[in-house]
Amino acid sequence: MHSSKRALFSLRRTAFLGMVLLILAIFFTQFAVAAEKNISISGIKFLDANSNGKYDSSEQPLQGYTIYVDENRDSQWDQNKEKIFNKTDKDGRYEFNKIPASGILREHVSSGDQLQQSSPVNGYDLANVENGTQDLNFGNSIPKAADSAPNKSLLYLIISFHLLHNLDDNLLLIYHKLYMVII
Ligand SMILES: [Ca+2]
Ligand SMILES: [Ca+2]
Repeated sequence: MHSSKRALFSLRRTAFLGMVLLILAIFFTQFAVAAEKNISISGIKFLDANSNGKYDSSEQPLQGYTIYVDENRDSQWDQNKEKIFNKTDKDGRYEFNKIPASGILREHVSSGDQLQQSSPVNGYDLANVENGTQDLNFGNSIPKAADSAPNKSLLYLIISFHLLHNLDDNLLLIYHKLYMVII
């Protein structure tokens, strides 16, 4: 009997300690959530004409592009679960107010986009960004292929004209060489 009382006491003491630990765990979890840093940030998206990675005053701002927080850091915009995003306005500007300082800030570049991101290469890690930062800029450049697309179209036009009017076939060789240079 004596030993069973002792066992019961021990059980109660263990249960009591367990409760205390649980309450402490809940308290600290709440505290950690409350302490998560929120930041307000902004920037501009622009055509980096001279490809130096910086926004120069003469460069063109780009409107209507999406800037989003890549919360799971997989370099993709998971639109069904990553809901922190914004579009650039007519001055190329975007801003976010009081968002959690976690994840990577990126721009969304779709496959059909004529522009590609040139800077920053890996986005902005929000854990390292100061609250109030206003120059989280995204520079874009025109891909080489897109750059030469108008030239290609012009060449197709010239060749079509040639075939239509039955011009000197030697010219076709010149066209072919030109084509190889452009491609
Ligand atoms: Ca520039
Ligand atoms: Ca993602």
